[in-house]
Amino acid sequence: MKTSELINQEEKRQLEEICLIASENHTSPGVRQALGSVLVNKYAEGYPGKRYYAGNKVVDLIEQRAIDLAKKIFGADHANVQPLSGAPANLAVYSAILEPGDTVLGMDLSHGGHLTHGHPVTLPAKLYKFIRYKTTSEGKIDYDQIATLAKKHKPKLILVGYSSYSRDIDYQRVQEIANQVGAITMADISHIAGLVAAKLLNNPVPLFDIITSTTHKTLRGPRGGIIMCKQKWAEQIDKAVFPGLQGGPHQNQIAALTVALEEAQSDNFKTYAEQILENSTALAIALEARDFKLAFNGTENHLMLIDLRNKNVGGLEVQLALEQAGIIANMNVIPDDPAKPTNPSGLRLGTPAITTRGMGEDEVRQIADWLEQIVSNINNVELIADVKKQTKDLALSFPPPLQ
Ligand code: DSN
Repeated sequence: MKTSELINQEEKRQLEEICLIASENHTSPGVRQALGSVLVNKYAEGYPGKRYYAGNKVVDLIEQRAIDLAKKIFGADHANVQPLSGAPANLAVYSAILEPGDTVLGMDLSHGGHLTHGHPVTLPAKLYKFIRYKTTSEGKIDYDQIATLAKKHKPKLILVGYSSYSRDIDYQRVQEIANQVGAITMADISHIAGLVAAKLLNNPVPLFDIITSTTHKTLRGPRGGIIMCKQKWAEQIDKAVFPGLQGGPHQNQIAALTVALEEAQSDNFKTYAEQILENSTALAIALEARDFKLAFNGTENHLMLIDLRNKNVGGLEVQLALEQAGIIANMNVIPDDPAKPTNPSGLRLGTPAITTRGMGEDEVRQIADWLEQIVSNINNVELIADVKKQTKDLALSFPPPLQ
């Protein structure tokens, strides 16, 4: 089969299925056009006005536009738009400001943290000493524990920002703790960048030293990364990205980010971001009404983490059964999960992609019904096939996103 046919198959799959992966979205034709443009042909090591190759007159204008838009939208002193994605962005920050052996205070993975925040299987965990904080039994970040651990371990860096934590963050409190021990502050806003851009969640950018983000989640841009920082860190960060870690930046990706940032300034994007949160709240309410337990006691952002233990099914079984039914979600660990990560006790859901497709609270309640039916009848092949037909009908009743 030709690759083009496989791409068509994937397009069909995305149209026929319901995507509840909290970190995925559907990009606009403008973003995809920029990604597939002739910018893919160009080498541009360096930064606007300081390149190692000729022929970058236009590329410079595009990259500078991305930088200016990011600074304006988030209120940053400085932005680097070259990281190829979130993991390289985080690694670039660590290498810019830390020496091997330095201590970092970051969130425990099972409480919502991220692999790149020092999980033992990653390179940063081999280079730096990561100390873990957690959430309280009420499901909020344990800021008192951060303060205690900060005093005890004197970290060089305090890190916030999560991939399954469903609450907003008190950046002011974290900054105060960091000030007391002389730590640098870093927030990874990959999941929530679009909601921060729309001014619906707290913005760490004016407060914190360094902010990283991917650009393809709620921000609805191309797969990529961005680092924003106070001016005092700008030179170190830029050098760490290039030549420290990367070679030629992907200028087609940077152009696509520029388009996404232009879109993020629009009233339509603000309405979109508001609807993400309305759908998320509606989904959480509908799930709780169906006796689903939510980790972190609910949600204030675009995602929620179901604790499946009262349903006597594992995250893997549910993920697989939902996929059979045309609903795409991912298994996830819950705080201090007693089960293995290969079949954890949680299921993570998010509303950015279905909201892009135009789905609202009625559809969200319908989806909660299907989740309940499938989780209660995990081995019922006929029921799952019946739901599959219904999810396909629902998905296809919405036009292709952002055409
Ligand atoms: N894989 C992304 C997520 O799903 O949260 C983060 O790296």
